[in-house]
Amino acid sequence: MTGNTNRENPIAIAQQFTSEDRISRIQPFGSGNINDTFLVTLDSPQERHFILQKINTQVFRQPQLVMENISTVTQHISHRLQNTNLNRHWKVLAVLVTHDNRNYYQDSNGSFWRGISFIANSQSFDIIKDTEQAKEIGYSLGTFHNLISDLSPAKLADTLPGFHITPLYLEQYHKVLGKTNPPQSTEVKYCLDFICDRSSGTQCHRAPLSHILETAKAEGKLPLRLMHGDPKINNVLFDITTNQAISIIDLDTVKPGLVHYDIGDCLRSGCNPVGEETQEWEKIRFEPDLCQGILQGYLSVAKAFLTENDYIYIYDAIRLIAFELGLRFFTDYLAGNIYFKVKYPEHNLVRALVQFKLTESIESQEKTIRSIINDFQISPNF
Ligand code: ADP
Ligand code: GN1
Ligand code: MG
Repeated sequence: MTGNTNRENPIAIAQQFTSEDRISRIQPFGSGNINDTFLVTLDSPQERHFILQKINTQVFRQPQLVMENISTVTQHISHRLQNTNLNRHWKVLAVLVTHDNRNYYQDSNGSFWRGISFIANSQSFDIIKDTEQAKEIGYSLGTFHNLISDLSPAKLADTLPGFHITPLYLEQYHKVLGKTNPPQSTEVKYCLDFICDRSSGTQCHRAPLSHILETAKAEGKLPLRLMHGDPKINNVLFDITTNQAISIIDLDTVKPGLVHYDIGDCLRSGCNPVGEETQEWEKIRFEPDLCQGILQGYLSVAKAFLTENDYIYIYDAIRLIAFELGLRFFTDYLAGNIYFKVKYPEHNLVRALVQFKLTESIESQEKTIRSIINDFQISPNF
């Protein structure tokens, strides 16, 4: 647990979310980069669990609004599921309430905690296994988009202003860079050049990348919709018995945005077979077969609400979100690792390199990727 460890009493905190059962065990859980997640085991005849999370308020400045959004979305999905015929079991997170009926608990240090139902018999993966799993990941995002497609974006608050607005990350990067003096290592130099090459600026030679989606949004080519915000591979839960995706979790960033941020993020994460924590940079490759699998799964449920323009921007979204995440990691490295959790000081630098290598691989396969997208657009079977 981070921060004021000595004064937090996790058992007493967990007890806020359960009335009858005593807590028998609390253990750190999962490998998220933002919140502190624990698996709570209840002392009951059948081993029952729930998830306890300390919300990262350095990132989410208004945790009450985050919880309101999550409650609105999960209730909407639960309701939709009663009237929707999915061809499988689908689980939606349930927000647990405290004894005084709140959807969060604030401890005496001011930290915000929440309880969430545990999706039993499930697992998440940090690294994609194969095309079958890719189809499942795509299916899970498509199902999520489908289930929230009739919830108005106006119903949810913007809980993380600037999230996925690449030009703002670029501004932030320049601000931080202006105040720091990073070591001139090969890795740092590679990142500086990589960003420069893809930004507008005097010495930079490529067309600026960062504005593509924001410009399309401003011109009305891409509509404001609700998005998940963070559909990377380890935020999808798979049924341990059937290996099918059964839920998409980590709903902190559900808010108004573009579905392209989600499609781009899902593909940049799911098409990287060595995962985002690797240090073997020469092995990093965006895998077109996995891209085909993810899009197949996604479009099998989401085709109905995609417009012609939506297809046109999918390639740009994949390239942009990989670049953007590299930029976010590199900026955080320069800023002293204040946003993403790290295990060692260069961790965010290493992560940035992974995303930049992935961006290069995406760029070098532009034709192939565009043709996969195009085939789906014209195929009557999807
Ligand atoms: P973070 O925002 O830090 O990424 P997550 O909400 O994604 O936190 O949780 C971290 C990990 O914990 C997930 O990747 C998943 O493995 C596990 N997890 C979280 N919530 C649940 C849940 N309700 N049921 C089962 N596993 C969960
Ligand atoms: C964070 O919380 P987690 O680990 O699922 C981040 C995402 C990044 C991801 C990269 C709120 O996701 O935007 O893509 O790390 N979440 C937030 O691993 O910033
Ligand atoms: Mg997560």
